[in-house]
Amino acid sequence: MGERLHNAEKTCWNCPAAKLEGNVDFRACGQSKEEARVDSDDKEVLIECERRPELGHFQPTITFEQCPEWEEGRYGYRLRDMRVLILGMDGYLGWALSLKLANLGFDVAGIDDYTRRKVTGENDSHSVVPVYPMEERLEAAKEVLGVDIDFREMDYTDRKELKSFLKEFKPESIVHYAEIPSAPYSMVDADHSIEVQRNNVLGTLGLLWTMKEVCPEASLVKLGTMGEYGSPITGRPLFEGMFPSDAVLEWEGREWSMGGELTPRNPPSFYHVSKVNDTYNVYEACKYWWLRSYDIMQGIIFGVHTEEVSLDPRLRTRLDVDERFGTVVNRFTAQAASDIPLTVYGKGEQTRGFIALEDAMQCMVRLISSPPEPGQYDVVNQVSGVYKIKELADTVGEVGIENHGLDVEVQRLENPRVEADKHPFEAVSRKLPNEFGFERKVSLRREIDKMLDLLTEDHVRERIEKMKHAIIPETQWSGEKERPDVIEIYSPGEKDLGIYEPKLDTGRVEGEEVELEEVPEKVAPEIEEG
Ligand code: USQ
Repeated sequence: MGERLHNAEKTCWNCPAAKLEGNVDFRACGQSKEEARVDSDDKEVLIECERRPELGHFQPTITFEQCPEWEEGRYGYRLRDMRVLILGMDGYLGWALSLKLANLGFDVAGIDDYTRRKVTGENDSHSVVPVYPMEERLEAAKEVLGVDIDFREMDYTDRKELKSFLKEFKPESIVHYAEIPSAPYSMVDADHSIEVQRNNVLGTLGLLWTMKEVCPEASLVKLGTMGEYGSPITGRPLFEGMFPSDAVLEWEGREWSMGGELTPRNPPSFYHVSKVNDTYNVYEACKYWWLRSYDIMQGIIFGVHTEEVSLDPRLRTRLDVDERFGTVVNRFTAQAASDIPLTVYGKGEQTRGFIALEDAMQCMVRLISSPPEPGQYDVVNQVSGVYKIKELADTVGEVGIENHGLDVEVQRLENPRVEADKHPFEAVSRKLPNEFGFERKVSLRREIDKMLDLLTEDHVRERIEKMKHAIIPETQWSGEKERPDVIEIYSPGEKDLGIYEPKLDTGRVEGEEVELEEVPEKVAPEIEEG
């Protein structure tokens, strides 16, 4: 490997196998590592390596490059056989990540209580790509990839069970994908709203207490959302969680530095509010107990391919396109595949950050491989492109018409949500490309094209047909259940995109897009979800 790996100079200080010892004042919230590292008798920081106990106590200065426990990998140095626990393994992201990590040589375990399979059934919907029962998924992973994944059916909010599994597996990293991920679902009625906040906010709080007790050295890789920030009408950039060091607040002729303060949040649903609450809980837990966490403000995921899930129909991850659990690109693509006019809400000038499934998984491996330091709470914006909703409809339409001979139309509906549908948008995503070596591999157009290959297969079209009743939104933010009126129907590309030009600031000049190698596809047979 010619180039120096991005995390080569990280040290034991970042390593979850290192247990802090010595005279560290763990109650000193906000204490910086420099202060803690002061080499005086009462503040010396020593560690003990769980993997190399023969070394005894020593100063945490060995780099990943020097340590035999860390080996070179495709996405940076990687702790050998690193134990990663995935909460929410059966979901859209959880399953794709499990396969990727296991395939790269991580020791992967996961839990899930199948909430997603159950709640999508509430409105008689289902994944339009067939998903196999977990047992068959695990067998296929063994057969196709030669990997053993340890799975337990378990509700992560059951702290007793969670604690006993954490004690048994001893995770070095915990990926938290076990939240209910839908804005519309959280707006259905009081019961749904409360359930989303209970599962997400209280579940995460319980997890933090359990980690403190059982595995405080493990890094928590926590899924938040770009939606936490909202879309400020002033056009203020969406920084990565905190204001940059040179940000200044000016008021009545006086000035204050805002550097390092959490940026304002303006969540557009009770689901997004749950993620904001998590932000504060995780932030505080890192401060009080020296837990370590990356809070990932993830853009809206699209796509259905990764190198691993595409290898065999049994390895496929789910794809929801109903009004509650389907996200916008996936919905538009399925609508195009089955002759439903694409459902643009309101003016369609809402702008959001997006990232393809495969790219998001690459980011996750990089974050897991480069853990934060004890006490470090850091935020990354995981986004690889910013688009207006109308622009997405145009792109899906153009790819559908040009490459697949589809007859695509767009329908503008009265917006069932309460959100600005015309606003400036500038997202900052500098850390992943510049500090973690992330490189975008998948373009929007290409993934839509590949999705259409799969979604226009007869057996998938049939599955879309069966859940077609759940495509047009009925969940209004007002609390009413009502299908919105159609404002107009038009052909893709016919409308201008409005005045605001969205911007993604990666801190670097974007090079040519690199496409993934073609992965062989197999046709999945029709099965019912287990
Ligand atoms: N939209 C349409 N038509 C549709 C569906 C959505 O115009 O048929 C619009 C919505 O009004 C919204 C935008 O598309 O302005 C995005 O909606 P979405 O349902 O794709 O995504 P959202 O509700 O924002 O939440 C989703 C996931 C959530 C994730 C979040 C990332 O459900 O888990 O956290 O995307 S982000 O929005 O960037 O925060």
